[in-house]
Amino acid sequence: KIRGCIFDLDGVVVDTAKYHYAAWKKLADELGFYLSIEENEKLKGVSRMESLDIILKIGGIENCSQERKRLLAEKKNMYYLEMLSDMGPSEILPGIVELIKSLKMKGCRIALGSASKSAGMILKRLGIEELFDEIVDGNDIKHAKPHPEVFQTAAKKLGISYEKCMVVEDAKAGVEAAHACGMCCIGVGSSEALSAADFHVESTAELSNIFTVLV
Ligand code: B16
Ligand code: MG
Repeated sequence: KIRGCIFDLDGVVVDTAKYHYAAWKKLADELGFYLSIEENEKLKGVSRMESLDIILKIGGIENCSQERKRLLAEKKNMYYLEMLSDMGPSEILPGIVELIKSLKMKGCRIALGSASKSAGMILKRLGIEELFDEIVDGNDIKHAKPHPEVFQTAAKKLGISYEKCMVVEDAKAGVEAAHACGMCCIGVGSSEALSAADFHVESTAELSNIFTVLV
């Protein structure tokens, strides 16, 4: 039986994945190339600086100094935060609040496991910080997904062994991170990149069907 559930943030709890894409795309436009939705899949769940490295590679931009990289990453984050400024509770993904409440009623402990440095701010803004027993985000970890550190830290904070934790993810890097520490993973979304997940749903609204048999 599953005793702990670790939710990714962007693309699972809240619909911010579209803003990450829009902000990277704006940066790519300025750098003079097009960032497609397919290529954007590679950025999901990946840290800001590693995402930038992938972007620069896609655009064929070489010999970028550390200082320029820092400025470009800052710029993308500025665009991203600007795009978030109108975000409200309507962007919490379908069924998530109800699902977390029902899992808690059944004795399951809940953590957030996100690569984002803005995770705490986003949860506060949406008024759902209190739903999580523990929060681990991009400020707490050294190694980004697909390294399992974010989920390992979350499980340790919850006090639950890895094999009794379920991860919910929308990104290939996240599914790999969960598997790297022996956790099961539900992939959410239509992407082919999620084929490695142990369970798969198209939308967060369907998650409760899977948990019925697991918790
Ligand atoms: P930030 P998650 C990830 O969040 C996003 O999927 C990824 O696109 C982003 O680059 C990363 O957070 C870092 O975010 O720039 O806000 O620190 O999906 O792990 O919740
Ligand atoms: Mg995600």
